[in-house]
Amino acid sequence: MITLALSKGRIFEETLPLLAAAGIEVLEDPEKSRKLILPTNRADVRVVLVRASDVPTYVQFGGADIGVAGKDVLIEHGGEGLYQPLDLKIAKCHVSVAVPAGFDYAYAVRQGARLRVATKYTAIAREFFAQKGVHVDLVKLYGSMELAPLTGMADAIVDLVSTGNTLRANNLVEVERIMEISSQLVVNQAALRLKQAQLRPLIDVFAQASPKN
Ligand code: PRT
Ligand code: MG
Repeated sequence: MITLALSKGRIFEETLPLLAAAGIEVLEDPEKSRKLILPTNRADVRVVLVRASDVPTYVQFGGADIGVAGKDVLIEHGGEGLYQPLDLKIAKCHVSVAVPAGFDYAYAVRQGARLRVATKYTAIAREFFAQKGVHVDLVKLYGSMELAPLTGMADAIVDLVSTGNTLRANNLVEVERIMEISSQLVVNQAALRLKQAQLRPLIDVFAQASPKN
C-alpha cells in the first residue's frame, strides 16, 4: 500500500492531473466528503488529507509514504527525514515582505531601527533579515498576516503572494521578494528503499507530467 499525503485546496487540485497521468483517480471529493482517508481506483494507493503544514511531518514519521508540500512549509519544517526528489512546479507563489501603502520601508531598514515583522514563516523571515543585517522583532502568527500592520501590531509582514489581490484589498504593498515557491514531492526515506518498486515509477510519471516551468 502506498499512502500519499495531500492538503485540501490548491495542492489537492493541482496534484490531481499528476495522479491522472499515473492512472490514479481519487474516488471521493475532499470538499464534499468528511473522510480523511480517500480511496483511489487502485487498491494499493490511498490519499490521506492533512493540514498543508503537517504534510512533511506525516511523511517524516511514516504516516504517509509520499506527500506534496510547498517549499515554504518544507523550509519551516526543516526537511529532516525527508527525501525531496522532485520539484512539481505546482501551487506556485512567492514569499514577500509587504508594508502598509505609504510606510517608508527603505528608510526604516536603513535607519538601523528594529522592524516589527508579523509572519507565519519565522525561519524564512529570520534568515532573510539576518542576511540584510536588519534587526527584526518577529511576531509569530498562524493566519491573516495582513491584519497585523493594519492594526498597528507590526510594521511589516512576510507572507505568500500569488496574484497580489489580498495585499491590494488590504492596502498593503510588496516591497521585497524573498523567494519563489512551488510544491515539492517528499518521500519517506525508509519507504523509498522498501517500496522502490511502487514508488520509483510514480516519481518518474510525476516528473514527466509536471509543468515544465
Ligand atoms: O489554509 P490553511 O491554513 O488550512 O493552510 P495553508 O494556508 O497552509 O494551506 P493552503 O492550501 O492555503 O496552501 C498550501 C500551499 O499552497 C502553501 O504552503 C504554498 O506553498 C502554496 N500556495 C500557493 C499558497 C498560495 N499560492 C497563496 N496565495 N498558499 C497560500 N496563499 C495565500 C497567501 O497566504 C495569502 O493569504 O493566499 C493569499 C494571497 O494570495 P493572492 O492571490 O491574493 O496574492
Ligand atoms: Mg491557506
